[in-house]
Amino acid sequence: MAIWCRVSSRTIANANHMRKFINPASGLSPALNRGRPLFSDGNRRHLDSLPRNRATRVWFQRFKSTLAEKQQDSFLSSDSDEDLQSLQFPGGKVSYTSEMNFISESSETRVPCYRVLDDDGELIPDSHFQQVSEEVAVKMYSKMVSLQIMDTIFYEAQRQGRISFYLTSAGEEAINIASAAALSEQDIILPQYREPGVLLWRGFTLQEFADQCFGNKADYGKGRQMPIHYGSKKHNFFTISSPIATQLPQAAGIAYSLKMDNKKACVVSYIGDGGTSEGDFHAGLNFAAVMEAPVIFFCRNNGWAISTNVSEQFRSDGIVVKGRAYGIRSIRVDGNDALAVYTAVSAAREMAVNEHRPILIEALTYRVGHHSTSDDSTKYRKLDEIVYWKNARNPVNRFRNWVQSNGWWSEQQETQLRNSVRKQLLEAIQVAEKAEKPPLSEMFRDVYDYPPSNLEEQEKHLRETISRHPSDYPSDIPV
Ligand SMILES: Cc1ncc(C[n+]2csc(CCOP(=O)(O)OP(=O)(O)O)c2C)c(N)n1
Ligand SMILES: [Mg+2]
Repeated sequence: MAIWCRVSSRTIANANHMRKFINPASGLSPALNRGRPLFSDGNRRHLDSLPRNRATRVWFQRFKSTLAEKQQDSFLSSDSDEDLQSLQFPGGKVSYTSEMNFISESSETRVPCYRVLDDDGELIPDSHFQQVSEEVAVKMYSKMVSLQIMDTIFYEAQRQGRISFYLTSAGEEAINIASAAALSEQDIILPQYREPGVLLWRGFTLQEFADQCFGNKADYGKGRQMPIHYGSKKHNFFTISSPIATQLPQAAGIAYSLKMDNKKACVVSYIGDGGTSEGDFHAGLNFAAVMEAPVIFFCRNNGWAISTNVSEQFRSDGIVVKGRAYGIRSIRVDGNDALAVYTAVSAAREMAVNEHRPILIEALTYRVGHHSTSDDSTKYRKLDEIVYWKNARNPVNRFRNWVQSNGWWSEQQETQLRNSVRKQLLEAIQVAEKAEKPPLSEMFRDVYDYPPSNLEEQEKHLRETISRHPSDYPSDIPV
């Protein structure tokens, strides 16, 4: 199957990027390796010779699907007796049955949840897991604590009216940090919004977090996004987008491009249980499966999508079972067990990168905090439930117990770490708060090369309104 794309005078500007997929001598695409001419007419033309002022059709060959080819072969070579009892159908043989059985809507038992540490952080005998060194374990634990402190202090800053919005990751620290620790820095992250720990792990500084939340001049988003919408090119972390699940089809496409470029890396896209009800979740999974793209879909099933409980969100056995429907290898893991998350993500990464396939991970966890500072979760869930997860199933305490039982952590280190992170963060907040804000004009820049007339008009209206009602607008934003 081939897909075609239109090259017009606008897209020809990307010819340099496209050129690397084309062998100029033959007009073939080496990366696309099927040996068919790139151009629909079969001429050995180079992109430079394409007319630049009118739309021109070119054909791109996509990567050969190994699975589809095997299925095609079995389809063509079937004539045995046994084959008469089955239907040769695209996708593989289907055996006939004279019994009418509807497939049950659920299996009798729920898919088990992989874990390594019990709730007290004791290693479960005979469990299979990937050992982590003292250095990595201590870094993991330290970053989990930093994330906790960051959440507490930014949350308080929002309550004091110093930032407009915040959203904590409380209860999901192990998912954040252990998944990040199992990846390579070349792996590309497409986050939902409750995964700032991945950035923290990769070295995004407390100052960078504070600058984004305060929307000052040092914020990479130039103050145009709500707090917590972090992004960092140098950390391979795509900017968070408010509409949920949009990142999944994008993740499939980026993973496919990594494969085309022969990169030993994968994409990791995070999503919440609520996000899986979006159409983009299904499009992303199906696209990745069919295109055999190296992407890990990491679903944090924390029980709630704002006030909607998972029992009202879907009737399937969670999310893990949806992988099979799309032909994706999947696992359910205890999201509050850092060692289990680390092991599952390490294994998923190996499979994604080496076998060019998507993997789905469903991590069972709990959102201990409110959905965001705009929510009061005690209005729709019981306090006992929150307290149980906060204390009895706390992922940070659980990992600490394991690290401590190895003799790698002490009470003194704990006190030192907490004091130091708290001090650094308070300083970062003071700096971020005092820093200049980006000028108003930045609100209208960076999307178009030349701003369209409607944006210019909006900017003009805004400036007129501010000059008529100056006291209604923040005085610290240069106009
Ligand atoms: C496309 C889209 N629909 C609805 C919303 C509103 N919204 C924001 S967060 C959220 C719930 C998401 O829940 P979940 O994916 O489980 O993530 P969690 O907050 O539990 O981490 C909703 C419905 C949105 N931002 N985007
Ligand atoms: Mg959720």
